[in-house]
Amino acid sequence: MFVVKLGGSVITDKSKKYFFKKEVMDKLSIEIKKANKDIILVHGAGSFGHILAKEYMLNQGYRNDEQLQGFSLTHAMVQKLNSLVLSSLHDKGIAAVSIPPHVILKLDDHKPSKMDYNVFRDYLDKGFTPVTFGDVALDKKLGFSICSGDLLLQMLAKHFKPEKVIFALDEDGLYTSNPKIDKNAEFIEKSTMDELENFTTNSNRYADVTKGMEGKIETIKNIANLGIDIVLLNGNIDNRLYDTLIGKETKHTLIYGEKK
Ligand code: IP8
Repeated sequence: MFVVKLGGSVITDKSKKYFFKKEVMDKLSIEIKKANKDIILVHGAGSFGHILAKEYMLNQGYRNDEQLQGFSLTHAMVQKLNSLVLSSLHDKGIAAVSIPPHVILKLDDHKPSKMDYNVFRDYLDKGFTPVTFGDVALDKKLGFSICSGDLLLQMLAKHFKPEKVIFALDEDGLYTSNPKIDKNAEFIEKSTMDELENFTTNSNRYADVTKGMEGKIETIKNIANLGIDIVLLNGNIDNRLYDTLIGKETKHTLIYGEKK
């Protein structure tokens, strides 16, 4: 079983509000169908969620009543993106079912405090593909906050112990330093978490490609600590996801889970 995250920057254009990249999503749907594996899909919010969430400062929790409208609007828009993702999956013959996180989980100061995993298990057992996504959520301490797709990924990885956690990004994977500013940057094909930490100490920053990747490192570390392998791949390029799912060699970064 795999847990796969389709990054918000792959399925939407992050610079254009509510811009869904249908062609990329359709291509990924075909690859997922072709691979024929048990998968829990998670997708990011991209330009359907982040712009509104920032506008209403939702991640800071409740401050004023105006945010209630912002919470509802943000949820409606990420749900809309989820419908577009689902339509694409359905068109390619995948029995995808939407699982909106805000109804099955509760946060407490940004951290998970309650989650109904059974709903994922039950759908998987019946042959469905559960699809969840970065969303707004109720938060015990803050009133409400944001539940990112990365947090869902960590929770699902911890509970289901998948064979691999896969990130489909708009980059090929990780480099020893930022290839956009360092011509000596080398692509990392395989790495342990310790080796990855070394790049940090050597270059005084985590191995990364862009600013966006920096936040990913924490998620990668948490998943690797569970003993689960993580793959970062380019979701825009044909068959990188398919080849990874079926275990065929392709360009991607593999981070080994820590064996204890
Ligand atoms: O795109 C963020 O989820 P992410 C969710 O996975 C919202 O970081 C509502 C902005």
